[in-house]
Amino acid sequence: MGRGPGARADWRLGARAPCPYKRPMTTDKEAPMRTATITRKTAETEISVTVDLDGTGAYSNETGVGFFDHMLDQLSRHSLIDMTIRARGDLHIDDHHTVEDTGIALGQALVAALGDKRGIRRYGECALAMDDAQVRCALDLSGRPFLVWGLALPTPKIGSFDTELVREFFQALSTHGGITLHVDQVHGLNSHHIAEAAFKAVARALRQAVEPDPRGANAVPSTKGSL
Ligand SMILES: [Mn+2]
Repeated sequence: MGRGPGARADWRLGARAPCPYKRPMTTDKEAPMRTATITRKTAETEISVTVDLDGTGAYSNETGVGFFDHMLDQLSRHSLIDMTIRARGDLHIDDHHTVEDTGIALGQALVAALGDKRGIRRYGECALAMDDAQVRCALDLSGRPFLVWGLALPTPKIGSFDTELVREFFQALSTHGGITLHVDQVHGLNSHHIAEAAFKAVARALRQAVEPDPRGANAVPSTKGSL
């Protein structure tokens, strides 16, 4: 056969033909629910987080910090991970503990919902544009926390929200979610836009990473055999 489109079509058909040796030896057992609820109480905060990795991006987030709720809503909506978050923190001091501890609890909830990470894509990436801002995210659900942070928010506040807390949140999420998380600002003039683009970029990357990989044969996507 020649090298025209027909040949390529044949090759692709061949590659996709069922291979009995690669089929996992499974029963008809249903896939486990990828949901988790974490509750976390300290002298500073009391937080509950529920996630469903196979959701539709339905959310209900109430932390007492308006801008942060807006960002958590973006994280859910654009990752398609359903999230219900309730936080009661020591806001009379500032928003720091509430934001950081929500990141901790959300990271723990993701770990619990992911289980042994069988069959997921593991990696995700997104370059997200929002008006003047462009933020890039590349992440790996590696089990190895590492944050590479390249945002330079031009103002110290977004409304009453301390912009430095954006990094604090993602640091906590990376550490407690076992996520290698790179977030870089390519462009940006407005702090609200840059922060929101960051949350949306991470959301889109997370969506890819937690999704089932149809060619992944329900295996742990690592040559080590565990993540
Ligand atoms: Mn906004």
